[in-house]
Amino acid sequence: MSFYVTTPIYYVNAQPHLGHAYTTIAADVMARHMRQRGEDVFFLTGTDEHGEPVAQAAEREGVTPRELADRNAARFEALMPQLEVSNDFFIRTSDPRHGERVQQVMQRVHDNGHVYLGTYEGWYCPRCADFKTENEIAEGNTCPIHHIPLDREQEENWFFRLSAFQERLEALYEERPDFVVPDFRRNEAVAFVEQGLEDVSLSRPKLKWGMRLPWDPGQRMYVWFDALLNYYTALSFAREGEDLTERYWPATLHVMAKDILKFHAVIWPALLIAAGLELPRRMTIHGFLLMGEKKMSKSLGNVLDPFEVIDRFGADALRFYLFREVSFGQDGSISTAGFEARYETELANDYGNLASRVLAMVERYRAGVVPAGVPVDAVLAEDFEGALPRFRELLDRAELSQALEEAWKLVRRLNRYVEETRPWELAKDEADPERLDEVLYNLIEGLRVTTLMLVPFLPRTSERLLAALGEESLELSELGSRPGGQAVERVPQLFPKIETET
Ligand code: ME8
Repeated sequence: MSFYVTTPIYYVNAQPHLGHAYTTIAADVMARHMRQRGEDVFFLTGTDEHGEPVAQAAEREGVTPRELADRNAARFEALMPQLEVSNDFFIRTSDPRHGERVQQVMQRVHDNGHVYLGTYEGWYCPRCADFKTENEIAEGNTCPIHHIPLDREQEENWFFRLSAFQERLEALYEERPDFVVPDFRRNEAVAFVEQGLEDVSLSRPKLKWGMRLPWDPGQRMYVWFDALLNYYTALSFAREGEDLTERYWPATLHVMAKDILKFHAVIWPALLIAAGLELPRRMTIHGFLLMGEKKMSKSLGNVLDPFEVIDRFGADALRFYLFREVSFGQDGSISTAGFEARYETELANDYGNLASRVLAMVERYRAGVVPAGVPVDAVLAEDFEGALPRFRELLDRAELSQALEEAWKLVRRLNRYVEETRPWELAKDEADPERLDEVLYNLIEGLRVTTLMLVPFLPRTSERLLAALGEESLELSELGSRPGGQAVERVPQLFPKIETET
């Protein structure tokens, strides 16, 4: 089976912040997990380089839009390996190969009769690059997101006949209840459709930084059309000399925050139907990372720089923290103090120490070789039973925090097992070496199985730990599926003490 997962493409009007990192890591967790399941995975991320927000930021900085795009796209691209993100391609919408493909698709939308020329008059936010509907306008005709005055615009536009897709979108949400998850986001999408869809501007004559319409080159495309199509176009040129469209289209999962739900849940499926293309299978919508009470956003200026966070805590700790602290799907506050607390109690103590202790005991008591030919302990088996299928099911629904909790329950269970069995006391009791064999085998097995589940969240740490456990495969497996007998090695502290900021 193919599994094609995407992130939004990020605007290059500013540098990446932790919000961008969050979505990208979520998509990476899905990609890594599906690779472990043997799926044929393709993982796309990239940058959105056209449109007003980029043109305006460039003007403010006194550079051309392309210069700004080149500078910031490079920063986004450099962030990926630092986050341990395993994307297969990084698309930039200024890539002429993307442009060419967008023009073909839009020409098809035109030829299929889904566009018309009309006059637009309405309120427009240049920062959102979005025309506002009546209920999206704040007091005094301002933008509710950016708190700046909206512009009153009147001009000749090409329109996309979104209203004609009302029934088809209603039917889509009826037939495919998991097209948008979680449920409460699906309900928002449905409510939006049921309000009644209005046609939307597809192009404007005034835009200077955007793609030209193939049938009317005097007009440039509204950035969202060119942006959404990245998910489709990338497949045609992501791999030199190969077209991956057949292999991976339709996309399996789009990951994004709630701010762009409307574009993805309404305009995107309508555009694809208009172009005669298949719809993605599913999209998962997460909440906002907040700093204090406020959304972390470049326009509010309260952003955490992911490069700095990684410098202090490491990519694995960041990946772990984001899905532990904030329940995936909901909004949630993050803070440096929160990072430190979870790093210390959960990563360093619960997991890191468990791994060090278990490996040290096997070395000390059994010369570094895992006892073989011993049974799975029934009390441990009971708590591991069903964990892996539940974990897989949760990730099938992109419930990342619940999946992580499922794995973490096993970490906690293994710590209790150490306390219950007290292997150091068994080691003193030479009358019952079999019991110590059994306990050590079970601890190693438990650690191996749990670490395999944690691979997508803690890619670096799990790689080191699996090597120390003598595990070469990344395939998910059940407690007791390895017979023991392998040599293991001690590991240095997996999560060393962090420097406290002064
Ligand atoms: O909207 N919390 O780009 P963008 C969580 N180019 N996620 C956040 C976040 C926060 N505080 N801030 C940003 C665009 N994000 C368009 C997308 S797609 C065809 C075009 C993440 O740079 C989140 O995924 O404004 C959100 O949806 C995305 O960044 C918006 O990125």
